[in-house]
Amino acid sequence: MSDSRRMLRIGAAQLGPIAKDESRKEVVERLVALLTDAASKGVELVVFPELALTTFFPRWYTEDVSGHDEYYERSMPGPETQHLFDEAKRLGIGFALGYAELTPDGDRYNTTILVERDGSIVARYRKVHIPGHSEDEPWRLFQHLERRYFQESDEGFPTWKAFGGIVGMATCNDRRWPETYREMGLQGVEMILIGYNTPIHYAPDPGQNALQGFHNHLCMQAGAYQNGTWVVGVAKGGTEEGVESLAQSAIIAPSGQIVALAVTTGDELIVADANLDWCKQYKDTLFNFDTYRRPELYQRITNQKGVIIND
Ligand code: CDT
Repeated sequence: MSDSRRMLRIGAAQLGPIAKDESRKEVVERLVALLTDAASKGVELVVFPELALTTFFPRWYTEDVSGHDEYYERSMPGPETQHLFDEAKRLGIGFALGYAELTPDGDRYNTTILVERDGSIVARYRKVHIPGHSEDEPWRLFQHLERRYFQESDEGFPTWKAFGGIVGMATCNDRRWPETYREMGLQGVEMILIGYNTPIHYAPDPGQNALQGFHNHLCMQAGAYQNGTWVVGVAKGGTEEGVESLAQSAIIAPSGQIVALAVTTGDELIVADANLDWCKQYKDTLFNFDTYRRPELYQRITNQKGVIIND
């Protein structure tokens, strides 16, 4: 009997820490090693984390961000990343890669690209929800200056037909917002690729530190289930420049169940065979949007930003 299911073998390539003085060349070699391992296991799409080419530099305050262009990529592929593209094409494997983007106009985005198995860039996503702060806050153990180093994207959450399905992307803090998933759910998304760098210590409310792992899986599992989609969550984990970050990369099925989970805090590949047709079991039943949603009653979602308490 032939198997007519749409199957995709996905790899989540978790990274351990990247030191501040680690060269791009060294990092790319680590990515290529994971890619090579993935190819040997028959993986078709490998997902790398957010800002996978550098240390998480927004933890350091700088007066003038433009003095730190070394953290950003001006082109993709660029001189140092060409090797990654070449190897991926040679191995016939696709990948998603998070990096800091500096555009010709001088705009700075926290970006992820999706590269097909022939080496072509088929999608680009720029982070929408930029967390943290923009000014130096010395009371913190370390800074989270994403709002100084990056602009908010106005491009929203597109989806693309690629890898035999409908693909969307999100980046780190985006995964905590239900709107992220629903925007893509309404486009029929079947796999959402998410890279993250999540420090365990949350300065505004350290009471949340012990819950980082729980919250990470909670939001991605809910997003998967409520939209009938695969979610691939990939960390840069471990202790990087003195800051401990969450690992626990996971591949999550449309049922909301975790089907593959990283067990280390370092470079580690986890793999799952994703049946994209599984999405229909949720999209056509309990979460049949066409039948059950009541958008006329959801006006506040797009008309209002903050909370307004009624008298
Ligand atoms: N990279 C990123 O978005 N990290 C945030 C940290 C919390 S806000 C300081 C996250 O949501 O995981």
